[in-house]
Amino acid sequence: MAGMVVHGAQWGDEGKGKIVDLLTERADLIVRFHGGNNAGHTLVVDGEKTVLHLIPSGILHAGKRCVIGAGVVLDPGVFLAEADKLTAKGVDMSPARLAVSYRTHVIMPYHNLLDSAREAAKAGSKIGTTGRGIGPCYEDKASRIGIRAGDFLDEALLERKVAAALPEKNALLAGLYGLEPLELSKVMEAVLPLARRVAPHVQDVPAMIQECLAQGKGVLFEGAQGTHLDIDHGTYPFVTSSSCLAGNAAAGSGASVRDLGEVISVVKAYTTRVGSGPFPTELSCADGEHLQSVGAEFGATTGRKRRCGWQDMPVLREAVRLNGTTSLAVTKLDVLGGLKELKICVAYRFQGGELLYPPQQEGALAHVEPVYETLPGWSEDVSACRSMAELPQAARNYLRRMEELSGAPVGIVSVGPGREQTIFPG
Ligand code: 2SA
Ligand code: GDP
Ligand code: MG
Repeated sequence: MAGMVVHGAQWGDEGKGKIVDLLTERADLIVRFHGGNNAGHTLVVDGEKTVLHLIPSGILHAGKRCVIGAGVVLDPGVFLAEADKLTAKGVDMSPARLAVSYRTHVIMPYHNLLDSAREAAKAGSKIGTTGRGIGPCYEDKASRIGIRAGDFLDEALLERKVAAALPEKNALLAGLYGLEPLELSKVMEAVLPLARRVAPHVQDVPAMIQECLAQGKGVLFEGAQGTHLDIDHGTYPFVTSSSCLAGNAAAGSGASVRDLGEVISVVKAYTTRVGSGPFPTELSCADGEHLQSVGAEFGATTGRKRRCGWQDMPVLREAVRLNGTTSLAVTKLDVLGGLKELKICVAYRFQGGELLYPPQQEGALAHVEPVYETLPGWSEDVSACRSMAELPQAARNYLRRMEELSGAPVGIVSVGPGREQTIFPG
């Protein structure tokens, strides 16, 4: 069996965690390939909620191995706290089950400080980052001064690298942002105990992936954030600092592109966004409040209220085009229940014409006007439905319209947060 990529088609929080947990049944190895603990992936199994930030969402399936690829940025304290919490629940967190690539970059204390200081210093144009040090860590990776998980195996090297990085960090922290400079000894004191605990998990992830595939076993690549937060193709500069596209499942893990196989694009039945940036179908009326409150739309990492709006087809079409979607997993269909009418943005009006895809020019998405199609809603609670036949006709029509307008088939429909609240249209 080949690989399978599960990724977000919108601005994150589409329900990737639930879908990865569900599809882990078909895989042996689950691989996070980008992002860090800015992500919040929620799993609800037998009524119990687990929010994961770094550890792959397959971890609740005994016997399945979970790995963190080179494209991830890893905060060692968060990683260990998450692992400890799972251990306390009886989940096996041994290195045999949980690996980190030698090449995974590490979020250091100065990254968090710089992320927050930089956001605080911005006047009107904040990105609305999660403050987890994600951007500054990826900057160091690109500047070739990053600390990597493999460095945890050589403490002298680790100290030399931190010492080399610190002067520039302190120039920014103290010189530009008026914060206390960091002392090398204090940084090492904080990091070494964590490094020693992470070290046994450091393994050759590309080799693990190839061995797994060679044995005919499945590899599931778990994306974070979403297509329109992608550093290259998202709504720049209101994006995260990594590549969120399915294609990065290869580079971000060490698999080859030929290993990727199916691409499952997770999409909410409506749209949400957390943080700043353009959002053409955003609602500030009672329908938006319905989506926010019924959908319990709060950030799974920061607790921020998510902005809510109607389904946006140019956004989804571009996701299908950029990722090579083989099927859609439509989540939160239950949340639409009770709305009299549903709107789908089918195109944008822009500069006197109509666009089926977002305009390419930076910032232009803030100036498009959605062209809406209105569909009848349904009043029934669909959260107990387990087949397409049990869904109200209006819900089936809504899904069919999403397929027609996006050009991608719906392979999974989610009608509630629970693992079992799922329909496979077949
Ligand atoms: P960052 O911290 O540098 O990655 O922030 C840059 C932008 O990326 C957005 N971003 C996210 N958007 C949705 N969900 C994310 N994860 C959390 C969740 C968010 C939360 O699961 O709910 O709890 O606030 C996530 N992570 C990053 C971010 O809002 C910025 O717009
Ligand atoms: P992710 O970042 O893509 O994994 O998504 P998040 O976990 O941040 O946010 C999705 C939220 O929706 C979580 O609270 C999930 O438990 C919840 N969820 C997922 N699927 C459904 C669904 O079909 N219906 C409802 N009501 N909630 C869902
Ligand atoms: Mg999330």
